[in-house]
Amino acid sequence: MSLIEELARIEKDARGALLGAADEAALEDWRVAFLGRRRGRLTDALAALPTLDIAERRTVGAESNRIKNELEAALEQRRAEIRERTHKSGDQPIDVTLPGRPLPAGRLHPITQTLNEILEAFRQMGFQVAEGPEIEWDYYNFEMLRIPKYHPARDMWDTLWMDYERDGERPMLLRTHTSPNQIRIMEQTEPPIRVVVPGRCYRYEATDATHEWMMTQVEGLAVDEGISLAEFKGTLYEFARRLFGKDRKVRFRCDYFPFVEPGADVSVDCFLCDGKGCRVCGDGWIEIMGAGMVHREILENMGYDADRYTGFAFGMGVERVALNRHNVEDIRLFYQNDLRFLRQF
Ligand code: FA5
Repeated sequence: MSLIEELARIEKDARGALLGAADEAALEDWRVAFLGRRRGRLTDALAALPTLDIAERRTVGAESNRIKNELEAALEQRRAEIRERTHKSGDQPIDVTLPGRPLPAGRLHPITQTLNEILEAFRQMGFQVAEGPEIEWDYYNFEMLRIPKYHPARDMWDTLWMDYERDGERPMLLRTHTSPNQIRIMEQTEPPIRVVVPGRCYRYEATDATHEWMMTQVEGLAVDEGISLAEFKGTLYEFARRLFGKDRKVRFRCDYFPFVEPGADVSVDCFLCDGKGCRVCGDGWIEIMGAGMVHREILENMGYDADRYTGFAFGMGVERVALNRHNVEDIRLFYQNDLRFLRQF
């Protein structure tokens, strides 16, 4: 057998044996047997090289180099295959000293954080927290709040009606505000009442920097003997001081809501322009709530003695409070779910 033929046989044997090597130890045995520098079969075969003439030496030398390089490459490939397989089949011992994979810590959404701060401020002032349904009856959302059918006051709220009919009418809607809870609470309780009711509200309206079609409100209701406009203003000033600090300005302005008399809207000076007027606020003020003294007729409808009991109510926009507290320039950012924004809170 010529040396070239001998090399071809070694290559064939080596490739066959490599397929049978199933772990690291077998691979090492294989390497020593075929490629080992001292007693490997390739080295042994080349011992006859000096007996060949120059031209043959060149050919055999080149061929043996090719075989050596290719077998080394095949060895590495086989090693990778074996490693991957043992890794997948799990027969690798588990190293219990390795550090665990870290779980990214989540956090509360900025609106939830602001809502919690608002509720805490009122809790500290003696208010309880209650909740009511997001899908509401026309009866509670409008009717009992002195907004009868076909009354123009309904136009103050752009309403999303549920696709449900009764007697040819649609009596169900996504609540436009949390005020129906005033009625729900008064139906079930006797004064004294001090309660705040948080919840999502929905309006069919175009969005802009201070308007979303879904927003969170906190309704407040206090009914007791001797509650006057002074308690009403004092409570809301104290709330603003706790949430925004003592330097922010608060503005009360007359406003109309059919269920209060007198009615007001409450604003704080804009965080962005310090009350000068800008594209976010318009006139330097950001309205955070509608409010007022509970209408006498509503107290009477609830069976309360309206000569004895009076009260105030407010409906606050939580996103508006969050805008002001965190200097956010567009309310829509809160619900775009961009983690780069949300992680800042
Ligand atoms: C009301 O919803 C009345 N229920 C408030 C009220 C309660 C008055 C009790 C009297 C007594 P209004 O539509 O103005 O009122 O909304 C109240 C607050 O919710 C606003 O001041 C604002 O802060 C917030 N708000 C209203 N619409 C939106 C909107 N589209 N996006 C974000 N916030 C809003």
